[in-house]
Amino acid sequence: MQRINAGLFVVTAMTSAVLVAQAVGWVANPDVVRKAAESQAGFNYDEARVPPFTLPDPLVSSGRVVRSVGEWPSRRAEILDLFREHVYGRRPGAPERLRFEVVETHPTAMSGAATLHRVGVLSAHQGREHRFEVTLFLPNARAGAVPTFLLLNNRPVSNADPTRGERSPFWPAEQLIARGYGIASLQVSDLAPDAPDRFTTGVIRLFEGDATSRPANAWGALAAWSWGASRALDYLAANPRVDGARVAVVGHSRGGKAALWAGAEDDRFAMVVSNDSGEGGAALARRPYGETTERINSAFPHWFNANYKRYNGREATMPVDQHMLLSLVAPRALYVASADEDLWADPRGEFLALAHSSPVFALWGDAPIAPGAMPAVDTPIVVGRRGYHVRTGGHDLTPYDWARFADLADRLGWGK
Ligand code: GTR
Repeated sequence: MQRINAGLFVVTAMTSAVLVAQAVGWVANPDVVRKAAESQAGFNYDEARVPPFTLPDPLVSSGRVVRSVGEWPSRRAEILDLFREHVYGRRPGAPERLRFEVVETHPTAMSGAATLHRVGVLSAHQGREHRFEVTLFLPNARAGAVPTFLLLNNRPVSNADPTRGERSPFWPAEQLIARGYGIASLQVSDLAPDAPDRFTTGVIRLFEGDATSRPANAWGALAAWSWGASRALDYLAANPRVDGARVAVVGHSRGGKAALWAGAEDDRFAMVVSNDSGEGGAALARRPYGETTERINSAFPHWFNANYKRYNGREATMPVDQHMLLSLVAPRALYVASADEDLWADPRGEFLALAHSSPVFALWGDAPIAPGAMPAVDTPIVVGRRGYHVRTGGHDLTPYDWARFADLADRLGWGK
């Protein structure tokens, strides 16, 4: 068990020299805190009211301690199963038949800088069918198989406009292309509509038909979106111009929760990026700050499975916490991003979850990210294969965030 100090300055033995130099430390702007507390009465925004809490140890299973890379897979499988059972639900594997249908290929998109591929991903299962689309731009200036970022788009589809008539900063495709990366997008609502009364009408119906009674561990919308990420990866890996061994899955907010779950369920994703994912994403559930388990389960009952509702107000009884979800990404690359004014998502809780995934990444020799070393605003850190920043501004996915994700990829040797 790891005992976490409630205060801002946690004393730790794990501090790395590199981090100390940068560790000016983020503290929420008091005006932003006051406004959040006023507009969301009943939710805690006071660090002094965060009590000490105890996190389950990602490396300890029934009293046995994982000490080596070789011992990790069985513990990993155990943690993954706990998240399936208690949080996101059990998603199926690939459908009986999967095929890709070219909708459009445009070799001189973006004034010649990129090739556009629009592809339908068609699944057939037990006589039922489902279809969604992937939009992909690949840089013409880079030869061979290209590392690619896949966004799970939870905003209107125009944010990933294939015509580039709309150039949304949420999906700055030109910027990624200029840096030599591919950039793809899928629309999460095509997999499962984001509504409690309709979320089963997409891929869940493909597997379950019109079944009305569903088990308490049945997959919810986040798992359905993550399933779509895996099918999109099936396509990307089959495209010879995409480096299928270097695909990053990216998501913002609810899409960030789904991206983390996609990375947990499908270890073909070589990088996992969580942007402002908050509760049920990167933020520690045991830290009562901003959104709570109870609130997310009542506002968005379709995102998680039914078992998760048992933990409303009882986070301490959960067999997992979100640092263990982040641990499941090891030894692959992981980026967690927060925003300074996005207190609902609990930036410190997101950072602490990343810090407490350190013992798992240390199995591969990565230096720790110390819980007391949260960096100052706009001071990104990269430690081994993990990156983090808290950006100026509010709840959003911006060109600044994307640039930092690409920086991590560059550091890992994915660049042109
Ligand atoms: C909020 C929700 C968050 C986050 C956000 C979003 O209303 O409480 O957990 O997912 O929506 O997706 O923008």
